Order: sequence, then C-alpha cells, then structure tokens
Amino acid sequence: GDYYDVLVIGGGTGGITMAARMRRKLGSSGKVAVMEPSEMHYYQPMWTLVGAGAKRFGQSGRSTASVIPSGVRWLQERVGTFEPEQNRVRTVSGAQINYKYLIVAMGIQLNYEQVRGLPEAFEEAGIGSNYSGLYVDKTWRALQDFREGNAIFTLPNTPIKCAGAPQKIMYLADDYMRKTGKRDKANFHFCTSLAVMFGVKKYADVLAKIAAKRNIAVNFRHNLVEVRADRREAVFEKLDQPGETVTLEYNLLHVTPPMGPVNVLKGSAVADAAGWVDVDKGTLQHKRYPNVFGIGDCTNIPTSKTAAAIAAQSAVLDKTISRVMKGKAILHAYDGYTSCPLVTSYKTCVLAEFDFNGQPLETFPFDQGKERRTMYHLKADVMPPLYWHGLLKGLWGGPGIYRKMMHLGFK
Ligand code: FAD
Ligand code: UQ1
Repeated sequence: GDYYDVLVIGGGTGGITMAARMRRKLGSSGKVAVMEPSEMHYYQPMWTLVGAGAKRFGQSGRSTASVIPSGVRWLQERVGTFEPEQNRVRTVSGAQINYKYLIVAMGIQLNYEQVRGLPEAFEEAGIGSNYSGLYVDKTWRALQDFREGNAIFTLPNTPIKCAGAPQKIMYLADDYMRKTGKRDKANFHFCTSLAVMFGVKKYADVLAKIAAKRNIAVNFRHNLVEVRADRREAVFEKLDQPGETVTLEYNLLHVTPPMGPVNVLKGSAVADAAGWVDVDKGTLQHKRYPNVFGIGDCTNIPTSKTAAAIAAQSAVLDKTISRVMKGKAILHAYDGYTSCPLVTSYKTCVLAEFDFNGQPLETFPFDQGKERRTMYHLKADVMPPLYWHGLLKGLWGGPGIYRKMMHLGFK
C-alpha cells in the first residue's frame, strides 16, 4: 500500500490545521496526506448566525480541495479500520495506507435518529437545527414563518460540540422576534438535559440572568426523546423522574441532536471504552501507541469541544510531534483552553474562555462576563478570516500568548 510520513484522518478543523503544520515541518511535498471523504469543508461556527439569518449558508463553506495545503496529498476516502500495531489503516474500499505518524481528527457524530421521529420531522415546517448543514437553513425559515405559540430550544443528554450553541440561537430568536413584533405572542422554552445553564459558574450565572430578563422559561433535566411533526409535539423525558415525560406543543423547535464518537472509532484499537480517541490530555499523544495522536472533537480530552480548543491543541500537538520525531521527552503543555462566544443578540456576545478546571482564562483585560458589542464583532467578523487564513494555515495557536501580553500590560 501507499506510505506517508504523516497520515491525518479527517479534513475538518483539526485535520487541515495539523496537515498545514506538518507540511511546514517536513518540507518537501508528498510526505503528508489527509484522508477526507467530503467535497466541502465548512466553518461550522458560522451556522449559529446562518440559522438566525445574519449570514448565508454559502458563506460558511469552501471546497475541500481549496483547503488542503499545497504539497499535501488528499485521499478522498473513508477510513474503515485502524491497525496501529502495523502502523497502517484500511479504507472502507479495502486499500491499505501505511504511516510513520498518525493524527486522528475525525470529529463527533450527529445522531439525530436517536430521537424518535427524527430526522424525518425536518421535512415539516417549524423545525430546524443549526448543527447540520442540511437543516440550518430550516431554522431561519422557521423563525421567519413563526406567528405565535411555543418556541422550544433543546440540549441533549450526551457530550456535544460547542455547548453554548443551543442557547445562542435562542437569544438570537428572541431578538429577532422583538424586532419583528412577534415576541409578545411567543413563549420561549429552553429544555436542557443539564442541571445548569453552562459548565462554568461565572458564565452560567450571566446566562441565567439573561434568560430571566428575556422572559425565557428554563426547564432543566429535560431531554428530547420524540418529535411528532404531524401534531407539532415535542416529547421530553424528565431525567430526574425516570419514566415521566412532558409533551409540549411547538410552533418553532430548534433541535440540538444527541452526539457521540463516529462509528468506526467505536471498538477500534485507538479508542477508549466509550469510542473516543484515547490520548494524554497534556500532550495529545495516544496512551498506548506513541506514534499516534489525536486532536479535537474525536478525542477524550476533558474540555469543551470547540474550534478554539483545537487552535490551542494544534500548537501543543505540533511541539509534541516535533519532540517525538527528535526522540526528546515531551512536555505536558495543554491546559484545556477552550472558548465559546455566547452570542446573546444580533449585536452582543459574552466571550467565555476557560481551562480544564472550569476556571475563566480570559484574553482581554476587561470582564468578558458582560454582553459586549466588541465581542459580537469578534465572533461575526474577525473569527471567519482568522479561521480560514490563520487556523487552517497552521498559523493560529490560540490567544494564549496575547492573553499573557495584555495582562502584563494592564495589570
Ligand atoms: P470536524 O471539523 O467536524 O471534522 C471531522 C472530519 O472527519 C469531517 O470532515 C469528516 O468528514 C471526517 N471524517 C469522519 N469520518 C471519517 C472517516 N471514516 N474517514 C475519514 N474522515 C472522516 N467552535 C468554536 O470554537 N467557536 C464557536 O463559536 C463554535 N460554534 C459552533 C456552532 C455550531 C452550530 C457548531 C456545529 C459547531 C461550533 N463550534 C464552535 C465547534 C467547532 O465547529 C468544532 O469543534 C470543530 O469544527 C471540530 O473540529 P474537528 O476537526 O474535531 O471535527
Ligand atoms: C478561536 O481561536 C477560534 O478558533 C479560530 C474560535 O473558533 C471560531 C473562536 O470562536 C474563538 C473565540 C477563538 C479564540 C480567539 C480569540 C481572539 C479570543
């Protein structure tokens, strides 16, 4: 079979970022390959704004061909099995690809079918989901079509990527309905499997106040289990009262689907018992195979799954791989940095940033727990070019160094 010095599985955020970094490290072409089946690469964080009509879906995607770094081979295939003892993978079509170093960046899988009635319900009106390119435009359609009644926003009982996104669309919808004069005919419900508004107390407190001020009912420990699109009903199980369900009628339903590890990882040699790539959280090196690494949503790194986390992880993994290649001892450098721009209206945002311990790790020398216009501008206008021209080129390792500089200057 074919051989590459570095084989990257997955051409999403983490995969393209690491391919760019490895290409720069290894120089001459043909040494690095990315296996990615999709024709298109999407900047998923924009879908929050697409679902609210503030950006168009077309602005969120570019061809995979255009984001593969020059000198990196694109293998347009799907991995089928991992054989790390033999330093190779097999594609679903049976080809063997050998490597010296493997980077797994396969993302997280959306499991809509784990909710009864989905995904068929998306064929009806009044329901959308910002998490999928297939359904994000339906969120915006449903917002525009809304006249009166219940507007319901869900958060599932599984790990998810960008844990703030289920709420961002709710605050945008609230703002939209105030602007269009429909808000007084709407009842807003946030139905979340969690018992808190957010995993970090500082931001949870801020969000609880915002929801109360905007007259949004928060139903904790409610997990969506069924959608009856013909009757416009959403059924929730009460996680603290086993066997009990609540049925709510909806005129607008935004679904955040259950998520989990991608199927081919489950039970594979590189995964942990749950199906996540089993890496050291400080170095991103595999716990059993020293020439295998993981980055991003597919790993068991105990931090919130975001592109911002991948930015910080990519700088750490770059160093880890350099040291492994040189036979040097590796450093436990990743602190869990992750960020979630909590969009709270069409012009405001609370920029949450935190580490493994849920301690705020804010970049700017002001309190990011306040709703700010500057942070909305950062999310809507600064992040997309930073993603395409910084992160995906391997040039953006997260804001850590700027945080340290600014805090030196201001404290
Ligand atoms: P992905 O980018 O999802 O890439 C995984 C890739 O693996 C895919 O291209 C897939 O095709 C490929 N793959 C899967 N199976 C196989 C296989 N068998 N063989 C080969 N390839 C395979 N993050 C932020 O930082 N800030 C935000 O504001 C933000 N907002 C978000 C809002 C929404 C609505 C969503 C959906 C996400 C948001 N995120 C945000 C999260 C961010 O987009 C993800 O965390 C990030 O893109 C994950 O990158 P990844 O490389 O781990 O996975
Ligand atoms: C970030 O680095 C990043 O990845 C490029 C995001 O994803 C789009 C983010 O949402 C955020 C907030 C960051 C962090 C960057 C700064 C400047 C705080």
